[in-house]
Amino acid sequence: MPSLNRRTLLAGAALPLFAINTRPARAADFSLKLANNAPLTHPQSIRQQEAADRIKAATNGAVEIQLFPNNQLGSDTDMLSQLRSGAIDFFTLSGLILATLVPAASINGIGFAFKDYDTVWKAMDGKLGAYVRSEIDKRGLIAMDKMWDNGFRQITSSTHPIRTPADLKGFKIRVPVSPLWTSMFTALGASPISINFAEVYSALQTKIAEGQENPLTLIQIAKLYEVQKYVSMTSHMWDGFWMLGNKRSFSALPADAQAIVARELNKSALDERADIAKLNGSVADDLKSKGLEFVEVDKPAFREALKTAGFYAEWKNKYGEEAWGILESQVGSLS
Ligand code: X2X
Repeated sequence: MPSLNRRTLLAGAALPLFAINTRPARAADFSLKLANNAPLTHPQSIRQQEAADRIKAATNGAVEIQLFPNNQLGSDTDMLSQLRSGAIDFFTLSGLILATLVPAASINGIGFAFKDYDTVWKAMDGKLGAYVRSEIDKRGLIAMDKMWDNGFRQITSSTHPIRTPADLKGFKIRVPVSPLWTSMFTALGASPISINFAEVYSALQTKIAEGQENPLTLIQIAKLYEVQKYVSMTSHMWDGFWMLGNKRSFSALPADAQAIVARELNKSALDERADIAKLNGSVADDLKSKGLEFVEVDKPAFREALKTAGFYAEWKNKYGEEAWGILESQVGSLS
């Protein structure tokens, strides 16, 4: 290891990235933090660690990204503040929760907008995603091109099975912290309670909330089946995560390192989508074997209830004609 004094460090800082790293291994030039709310075993955490490893290798150790999964750095709400201040450099967050800062970012969560994954990826890798990313950019954050899959969300309950919209009346359901979620379950007649994911298991266990809604894979990986009895297959919305970056941290990287970081994070997003698709093939059987009772529902009845409550008209008005027009161009007419 060559001895590094202040002079060589300063000289090093002025060199292009890869020139620096022809020297033997030493501390990274850029140490960055990536945080998420996903359990360690969730494909999100696994694929993010792989991206970090590839980034380190491809930059010869100059860019080191340390992963803090599973709410280690706090709740989603806390981590969003930390991302904005630069205490965290990268953070994966549901578009719906990001909407507390970037209102347009919840648009993919509009009830029953997407009929299947083909429609989701066409929209989010296409016009709708590009629109949301431009809105994120206006609020001082950056978003990588490829979203990460969370999934189509299903309602679970520990008290009674939800079969019809009427069963949701007064139902104490935990929803993530997001105006769209609260609005949607209020429109369905439920009593939504906003709680960050970090607190969900205990909120269900202590019956602060009777139920919650999440994709089957998350219900499985976060072991929510231990504290829930029924799952109703409403697929009421599709939810995914944006890989967000602090603009100052990202801009501070040399251009070649920026390109590597973006390339590898996007690659891992695609890997994670494939992992979830694979898990979707077996997750229902696994959850049944763990004692969760599956309930098939009449989805159009739930969509109709939202319509009657004025949900679509209200959100069209909130997002505005441009955004709503892009959404409908991808998914078809919603009114
Ligand atoms: O908080 C949730 O329910 C979760 C894990 O699905 C999100 O991040 C939106």
